[in-house]
Amino acid sequence: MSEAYDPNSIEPKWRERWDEDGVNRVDIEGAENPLFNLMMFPYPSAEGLHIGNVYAFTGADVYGRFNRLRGYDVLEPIGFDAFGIHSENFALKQNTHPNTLIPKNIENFSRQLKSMGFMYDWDRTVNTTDPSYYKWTQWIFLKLYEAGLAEKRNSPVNWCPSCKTVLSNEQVIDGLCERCSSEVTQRLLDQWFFKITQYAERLHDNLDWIDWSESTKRLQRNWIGRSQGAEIDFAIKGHDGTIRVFTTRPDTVFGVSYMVLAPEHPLVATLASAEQKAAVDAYVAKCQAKDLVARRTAASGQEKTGEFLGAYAINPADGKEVPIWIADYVLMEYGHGAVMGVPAHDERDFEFATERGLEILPVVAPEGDASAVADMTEAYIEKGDAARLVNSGEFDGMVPSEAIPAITEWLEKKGAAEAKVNYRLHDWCISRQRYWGPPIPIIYCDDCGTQPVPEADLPVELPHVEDYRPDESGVGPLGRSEAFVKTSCPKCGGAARRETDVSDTFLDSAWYFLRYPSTDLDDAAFGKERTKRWLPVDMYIGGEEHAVLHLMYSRFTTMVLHDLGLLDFEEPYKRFRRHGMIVREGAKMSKSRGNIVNPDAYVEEHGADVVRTYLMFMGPFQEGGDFRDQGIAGISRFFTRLWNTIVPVDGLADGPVEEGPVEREMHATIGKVTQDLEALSYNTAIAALMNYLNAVREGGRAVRKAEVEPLVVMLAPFAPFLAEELWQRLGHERSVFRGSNWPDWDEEKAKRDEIEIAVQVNGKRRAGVSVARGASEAEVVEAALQDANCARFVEGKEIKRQIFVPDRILNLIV
Ligand code: ANZ
Ligand code: ZN
Repeated sequence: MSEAYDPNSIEPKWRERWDEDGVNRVDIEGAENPLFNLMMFPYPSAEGLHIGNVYAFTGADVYGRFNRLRGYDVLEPIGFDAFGIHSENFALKQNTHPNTLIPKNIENFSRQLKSMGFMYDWDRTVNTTDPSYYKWTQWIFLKLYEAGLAEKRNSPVNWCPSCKTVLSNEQVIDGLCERCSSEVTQRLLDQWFFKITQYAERLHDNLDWIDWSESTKRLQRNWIGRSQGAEIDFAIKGHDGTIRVFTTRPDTVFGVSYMVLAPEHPLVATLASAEQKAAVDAYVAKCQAKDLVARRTAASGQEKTGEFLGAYAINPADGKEVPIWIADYVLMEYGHGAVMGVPAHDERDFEFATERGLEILPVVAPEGDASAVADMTEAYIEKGDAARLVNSGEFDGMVPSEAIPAITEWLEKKGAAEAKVNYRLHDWCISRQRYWGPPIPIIYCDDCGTQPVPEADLPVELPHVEDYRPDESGVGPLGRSEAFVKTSCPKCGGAARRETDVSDTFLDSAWYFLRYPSTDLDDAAFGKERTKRWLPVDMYIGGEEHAVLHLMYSRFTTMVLHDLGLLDFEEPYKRFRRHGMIVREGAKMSKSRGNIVNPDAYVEEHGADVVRTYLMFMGPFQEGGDFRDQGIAGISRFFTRLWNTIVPVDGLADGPVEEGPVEREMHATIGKVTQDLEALSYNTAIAALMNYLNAVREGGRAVRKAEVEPLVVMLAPFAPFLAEELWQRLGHERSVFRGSNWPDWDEEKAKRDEIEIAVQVNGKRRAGVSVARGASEAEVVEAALQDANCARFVEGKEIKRQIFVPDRILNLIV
């Protein structure tokens, strides 16, 4: 009995050998053909590696190994995004200190990642909770602070009174706390912000040229939310101030019938009339109890509450007086927190006005349909050129696209307007009143005010605090450690206090890729020469759930460091590709369904190579696939066939690739697989390899060594252990991953060479069809039946017999 394919003996052996020989190490300082292949580093949860991680990492590893085989020096690192609220909440639940929990999780993750055979250089990992890493996270905070891009300000946040903590918008579901379902309120807290809004335009405009998955770019564009319009000033009757609004529809200014301010608008207190004051105060108080998410998402159709201020504004277009209201559908954080109410053309304004009997003045009408204007039952929003302005003085008859610039300019001349582009993006709130993060490196001195920690004093180490639970004080747990808080002022040396907030985990991951080439440097976050050699990242593969936060923050951070002269590129990732999502037997994987795939069990049963290759075969990598236990067996069979074709190698014939179909298939396969891997089209590449193996074994022919060698190399990105083993057995001493072993192909040889075959019906020649040399009987019959003349003699009859001589003749007996 010959030796069988046994992944359990092959895989541990090569894992060890690669480790010993440093096969996965790159020459960081001298690499001539550098290629930085990045994948999104995981958050090391206690549950261990999720199959979704394995899927993403395998796809990225295939790309990395493929390029390595093509001769690139591929840097493919991994790290652990181990700070943050996830870890902290889990630690709280388990009643284990994160200081004990996290290292254990990292250890378990490392073991699992190693078992998968990823091409990581384990001497170059990043752990965000390591002081040697977060020293530089703090340094980046200081760089932004010095540049005036970090600022502490009072800001409303979502607050859960029962969990006693600030919640992010994502943690508020229908106005309730995601964890305990208590009603969420608003609270004003001092928070540190990064002024990402100053970069909104660049973050938006660069999307036009960066090479990213289109869907990811679309998500970023929506998140940035660029809108073009105008700011218009409305004077206030009997009052010095003006109300500035932002509108995308200056063409509707003659249709304004009221104004609305956000309840938090600074003018509310001064403008409320004596009669309305009590009602206004009550309304403002009611709004403060509402969470921010409910307000931001107040959809049309929902009741629009509001209160009249008892004051009037003057429309700069026609001098008309309109009442001023407050309503919580207007948000203080967008535009100027004020809206000109145009109920005829804005749905929310329409609902608000209808409920209160406010005037509805149509000023844009569908062309030739005046009745739509006379009897309005809903807001008419048409902005296209099928509509014309009416009731708008000298602008009547213009289409909106002309009227928008014309009216803006006209108001500009009167000093009442300015063209303006607005962005929906908010500044990035980076402070957390929590424990598990890097302390923000700031010191407060009574005499000198806010002082940055001097660079030489970094890192500000996170002290071990036994009771790390958040509480209702709004001050983070670090505030309880007197030893931590009490310090001296770096400027005057007097008594001072440390900032007790830690920074957001998204700051840790906003720059981790810059650290990888420089993990061994402790005098710089990233070395100059190394950064030049390896960055920006050549390929970044990751999940689209990070499209807006992580990917936006890391672009912003890179732009800032670029502007400070610390980087010579402003976009961190040359290419970004999103991967798809996998489901199991058609259903979403979740803990509650109990259908999560545990990678360990599958690797133990089938080997990592089979699991990797199956994951990549399930469906198009960028779209995802369905994990089915049965499917795995198909890959195992493929590998067994391949193994049995090659082992023992003495059984292989010598000599060059046999001319004819095998040679043609070989060149065609190499061409296809090369292009497919470049495009991350992994499933089709694997299918091509399977086909090629069939072609090589066709009819039990004597397989030649030269025919299977390229197959082994092409399989190596998917099944590195198996490929390495076979490569060695084929007589190579050096690892298949050393040197450039990727096979070349000859486009000419890949071409199928065409010949003409005579087609007879009942022995009489009726047609000549052109087919590939070596075409099968079925292929020739199909071609024959497509020939009009031949078809005429066969039509309506049954083919009783067919006589076929390959490459010569086909005779159909009907
Ligand atoms: C008058 C108008 C007439 C408007 C019309 C729209 C249609 P985007 O596209 O999202 O930028 N708006 C301005 N500031 C607001 C705030 N703080 N809270 C809520 N709504 C606000 O939306 C811009 C439009 O949203 C602006 O244009 C304004 O309503 C409203 F036929 O002004 B518009
Ligand atoms: Zn001082």
